Amino acid sequence: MQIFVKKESRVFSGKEIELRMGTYQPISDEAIFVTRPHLPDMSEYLPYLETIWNNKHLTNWGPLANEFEKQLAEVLGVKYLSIVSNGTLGLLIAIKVLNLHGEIITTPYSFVATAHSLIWNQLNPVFVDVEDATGNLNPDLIEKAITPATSAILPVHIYGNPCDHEKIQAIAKRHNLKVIYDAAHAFNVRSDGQSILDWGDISVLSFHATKVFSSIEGGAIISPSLEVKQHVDRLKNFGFVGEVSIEDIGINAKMNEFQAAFGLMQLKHLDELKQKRKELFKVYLDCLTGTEGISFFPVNENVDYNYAYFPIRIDKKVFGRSRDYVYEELKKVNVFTRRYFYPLISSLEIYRTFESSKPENLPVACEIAEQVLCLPFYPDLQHEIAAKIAGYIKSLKK
Ligand code: T4K
Repeated sequence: MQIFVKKESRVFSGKEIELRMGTYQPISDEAIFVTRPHLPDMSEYLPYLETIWNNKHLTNWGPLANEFEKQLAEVLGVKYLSIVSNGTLGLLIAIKVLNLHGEIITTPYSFVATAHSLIWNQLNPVFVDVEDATGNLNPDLIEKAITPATSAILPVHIYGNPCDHEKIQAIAKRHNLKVIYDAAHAFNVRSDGQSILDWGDISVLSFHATKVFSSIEGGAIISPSLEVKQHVDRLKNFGFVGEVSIEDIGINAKMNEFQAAFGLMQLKHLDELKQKRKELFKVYLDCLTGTEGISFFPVNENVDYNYAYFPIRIDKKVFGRSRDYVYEELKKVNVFTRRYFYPLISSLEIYRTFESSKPENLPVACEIAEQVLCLPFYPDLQHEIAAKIAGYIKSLKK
């Protein structure tokens, strides 16, 4: 198969000038996306469906949801975990449960759900720049952004790479602030052998289909105590306590039985899938390390990483080509990478007017958002294809 790239042209002085046309050999006949969910043989899901059919219990604390919640807490090594229907609702509830007010310090370098969850809670995001090494919220810049209106810090473990928790916690303690971790990418990440999901006052995971671990849509809230977990559980079910008593302005964030069944099925494959991700990670690293103008976000040695994403940074000044050029060229050979997280949240029309959104306040985040490209990365991606993608990227260097 060959892909025909339609001619690109520009009009100069009223005349159409052809810039380029041609055919490209695709890296694979099938389109290669940034991710693909791992689907085991369908026969593994069918017994769960049978159970659901027999039970006629589709949602609302069904047996599979209860089992999934229990198994997840065990696997992740946390005590108080509540499953929810998606990570965004998880964030909304986690923020609500902490009863925050005013301003929340957060990162502009994330998926929009991070900042949106604050606005949905009538809170004002205050964007603080990120670290160059990791893309995570820079703890050294947090204190400057604290005002009497600040009530919490909302950092994100971007790509699953842990934030500098010690520094963040020390600041929170000094200023009496809460810490909510958006741990959407940090499924089963450990630091010095301990789950990072216990950090701060509350953490939220996402199990979206594009995530390292998936229940189709889904997520979980990790609470610091039984009392907080019970509050979370009320909030995810409209605020109900028993049949007729409603104690909170809750919402509906319950996970249904089909999602829980999918999650239970996936839990059985955790080790095998992590191993595959680890091997694929090494393929990309081996192929790309040493390419001038391409760098990575290093993960600390004390971290047991989940290999959630494979982001590279392309420095146009050294590589000779911009990240966007590489992104477009890869499309021509049937490879669809993603520019997670571009545009920066703070640069979106809806957030641009915030005082903290000024680009001069966020130089590192602005640069990273222009440089990062997330390469196709999922357990079933063949090593040969990954190596070809890496080789193709290298061939684009000027
Ligand atoms: N906080 C952070 C830091 C997050 O990254 C996210 C979600 C959240 C909070 C909120 O959690 P959730 O409410 O989503 O649980 C995706 C996801 O929708 C989103 O969950 C994720 N972050 C974000 C980083 O990425 P898109 O717009 O990139 O997804 P989409 O549909 O373009 O998918 C990307 C590629 O994946 C496709 O080109 C093909 C492949 N794909 C996707 C789906 C959905 C499949 O092969 N099968 C599928 O079913 O947002």
